[in-house]
Amino acid sequence: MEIQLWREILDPYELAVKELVIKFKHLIKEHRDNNRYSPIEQVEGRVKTISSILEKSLKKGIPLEDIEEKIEDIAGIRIICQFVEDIDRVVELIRGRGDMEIKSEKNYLAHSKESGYRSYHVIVYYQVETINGPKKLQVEIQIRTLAMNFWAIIEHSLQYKYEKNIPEHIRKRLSAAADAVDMLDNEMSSVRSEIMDAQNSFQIQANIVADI
Ligand code: 0O2
Repeated sequence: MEIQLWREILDPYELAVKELVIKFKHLIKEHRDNNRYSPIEQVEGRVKTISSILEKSLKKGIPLEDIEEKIEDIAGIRIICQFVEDIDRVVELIRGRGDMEIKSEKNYLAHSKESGYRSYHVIVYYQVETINGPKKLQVEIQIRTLAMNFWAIIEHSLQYKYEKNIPEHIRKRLSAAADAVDMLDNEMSSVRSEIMDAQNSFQIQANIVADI
């Protein structure tokens, strides 16, 4: 496929990612402006590279004309939370929105992947306006804690380094690290209310200083 054709396909996805990052960042601001704890700590987004789309379509035997329908993560948003409990709150926020419609959900929290990967994935339909009119796209939203994100980033770079064939001894260490992440998230949950109180009073003070 010509590069110009790829651009035409991927441009609306870039717009969707930009819009959604702005919207989720604004949610953080709204919570903070109202002195409310934000279940969202950080937001990032990316559009899958052409080579990564081609690799996935080859791996899954998806014909090029079907990629927009069958590859659900061409547009990807990652929402990072402080605590495991926040993940449910973010899913509820998404469910309640009028600008996105949930297509499917994958819960890798209750059942982590074989690698040890934990995260909550939501595929949504999201509409953007293009010069050719409105276009409804699929976007994958990954929701995970800071600790889960740390693990996933390291594991992803090792997958890249070993071309998806991570040696067994490293895989075992990653699995042990995944258990440690789970334990850390549970420990942090047990002091969640204390941490939230401390952060709220810190935020109120920061707002007072900003108002002076
Ligand atoms: P990218 O863009 O490099 O992140 P499949 O790829 O077939 O396993 P599927 O059916 O497309 O999965 O959906 P799934 O399971 O929701 O996975 C999609 C994305 O979740 C992946 O995108 C990763 O970002 C993330 N992910 C899933 N499993 C793992 C894992 O074991 N480790 C890490 N670090 N991330 C994972 P891609 O396609 O890998 O591409």
